[in-house]
Amino acid sequence: MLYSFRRCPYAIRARLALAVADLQPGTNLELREVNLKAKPPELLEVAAKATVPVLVLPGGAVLEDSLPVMHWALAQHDPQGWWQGRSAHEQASILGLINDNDGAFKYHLDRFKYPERFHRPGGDDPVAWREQHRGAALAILKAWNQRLEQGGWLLGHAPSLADWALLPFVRQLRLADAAGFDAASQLAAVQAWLARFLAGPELVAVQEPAWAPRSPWRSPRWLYHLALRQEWQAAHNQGVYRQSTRGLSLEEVGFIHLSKAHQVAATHQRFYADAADVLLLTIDPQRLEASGLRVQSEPAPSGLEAAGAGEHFPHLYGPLPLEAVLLAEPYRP
Ligand SMILES: N[C@@H](CCC(=O)N[C@@H](CS)C(=O)NCC(=O)O)C(=O)O
Repeated sequence: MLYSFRRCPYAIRARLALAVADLQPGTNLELREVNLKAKPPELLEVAAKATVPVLVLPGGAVLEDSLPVMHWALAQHDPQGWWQGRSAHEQASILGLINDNDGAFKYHLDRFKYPERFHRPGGDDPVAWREQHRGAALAILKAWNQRLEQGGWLLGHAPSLADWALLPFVRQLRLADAAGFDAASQLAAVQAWLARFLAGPELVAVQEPAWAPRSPWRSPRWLYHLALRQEWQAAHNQGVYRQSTRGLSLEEVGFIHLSKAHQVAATHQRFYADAADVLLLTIDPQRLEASGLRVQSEPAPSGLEAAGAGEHFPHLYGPLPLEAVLLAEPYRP
């Protein structure tokens, strides 16, 4: 089972290796897309540092970093020889390249891409500071360029683990400034290497829904509520949300209708299918409890019949505090 995040370069490299090893979401792999602003309790339980990717193996062992995930995948199946069958010298080169990427290259990439997140030494000109990090990242790329000139891949004529582990990060550098990246001199082999990766089937495959769903995984431990955007926005002015269901308030019904993860789609279908601008609120029941609120599992009242007779739904007795809502995202049926 893989916890992943579609845009994360570490998660992308892990997905690339799992895909080449013939692991497929929905068949022999369960994929849980994580919103990093609302990490599911199941992830926090298995991996305290809770970065993605995290791979949970059938026996319960947990791989918390992208490289062990890649190595595990290639130990299952490595049809293109990314790692298996490589000489000790080649394997040492691969690990050295990944080390340079995850260390110095990532360090400068982050400062170039997200300058606002870092504390600059006082008095430094922010533009020059950022440019200095871009220059340092390009200097590392120049060393990789020399390797790529030999046969198009970092270790010669065929891709290795190093190429797939580094390319998602070089892609990020280009995403931060495509024109600057494309115009950089003495990087023709790097530019061609990245262009082939961007146009190739491997990256496309792991950025498509099965590997990279557009909505985060819904934890069975969380509670959910479908809301009309304008009513959710109005709640921000009032400090609490008091809508029970579409067209009915908490005062009219006595509680707020919620759904469990597996009930959201059917609830949408029954009550919101023709509504525009529907949001899905992800609610942390622990925060409701901390606010002294009661959630009761009860059959849907008559008139709001559920799909299955006798199906129970969570009902929130009281207004929904905004701070109990972890995510409010457009609902995609
Ligand atoms: N060393 C880790 C780094 C993974 C990492 O930093 N992932 C980022 C997303 S790209 C993350 O999960 N950040 C969330 C957080 O730090 O809370 C690996 O190789 O997997």
